Amino acid sequence: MKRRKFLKRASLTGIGVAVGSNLIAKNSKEHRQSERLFSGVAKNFPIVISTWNTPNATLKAGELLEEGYSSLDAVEQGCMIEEADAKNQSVGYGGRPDRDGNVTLDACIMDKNGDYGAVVYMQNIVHAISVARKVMENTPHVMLAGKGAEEFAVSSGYKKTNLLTQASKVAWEEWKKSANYQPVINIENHDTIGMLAIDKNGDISGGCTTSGLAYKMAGRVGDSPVIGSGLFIDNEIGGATATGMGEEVLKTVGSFLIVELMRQGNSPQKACEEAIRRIVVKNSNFENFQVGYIAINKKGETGYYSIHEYFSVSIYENKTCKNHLSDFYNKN
Ligand code: SD4
Repeated sequence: MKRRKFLKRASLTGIGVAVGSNLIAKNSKEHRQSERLFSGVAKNFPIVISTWNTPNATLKAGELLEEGYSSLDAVEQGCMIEEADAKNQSVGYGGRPDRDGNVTLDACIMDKNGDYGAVVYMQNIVHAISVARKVMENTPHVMLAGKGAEEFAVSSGYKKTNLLTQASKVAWEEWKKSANYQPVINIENHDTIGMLAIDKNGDISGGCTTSGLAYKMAGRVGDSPVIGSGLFIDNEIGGATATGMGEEVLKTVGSFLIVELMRQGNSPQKACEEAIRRIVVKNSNFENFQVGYIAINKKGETGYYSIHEYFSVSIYENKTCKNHLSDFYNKN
């Protein structure tokens, strides 16, 4: 049975897998193995790590860094590639709508100074990540929502665009036939882009941009634009960002947790694994949703981990960009 079908069936029949101490003990051995794999030597900068198979965005960021652009410019412009790509139905233009058919965007950006800007529940503007940067740089605030965010974007020179493409509309109409108004979490592939970059100066920035959970309730905001949950950067330590079921990331303040775990001496890999563990131990329901984390530390070491298989990351280093499948918690 295909995994997605199984998961769907499991959720429909209410089957949950309890997280017993045996499972945790079994996985902690694997955790130690992957810990050894990932604790490495300091890397050459620049370096970029992004969620999912996002070669165009990651390469764009890497190339800008090679040219001497800041990590802030690189993550903004890298994320913009996904926002403009109608084929990516989890981000920006062509994103899947909420259950009423409205595409609403969440995004944030954070820089080496610990400055942060975000937009939440913004409609009709493609480049939410850039608007988030403008919030950070041109307003006394850190987060703008809904109509206010949209009006700020328009007054900053962004043009209004209908974000609902024909493909996303057709998929939404299909979903409505049997949806029962439940949001859909796609375990295998999300494509929300979270990106972390270190520039030639060794400075770290991050960005995260999404259209959120497909067919969510109107007004729903996920983790992606929320500082400490969907993204956190501390230029002395490193950065982390998330993809997947935002509610679970929000409840555990995942990205901040990862950065703090790195501050305590854990590798990015170990920190991502612990943040995932914090989610699954509280959720016997974890079979039914996916969360993936990526992290980078000041030395350029990277880590990534997810609850289920099929999570992957794109890494740009040494002038090449590669996609890597992530290790994951649920081996059953
Ligand atoms: C959210 N974390 O809105 C986002 C969804 C996501 O790929 O990552 N999708 O909950």
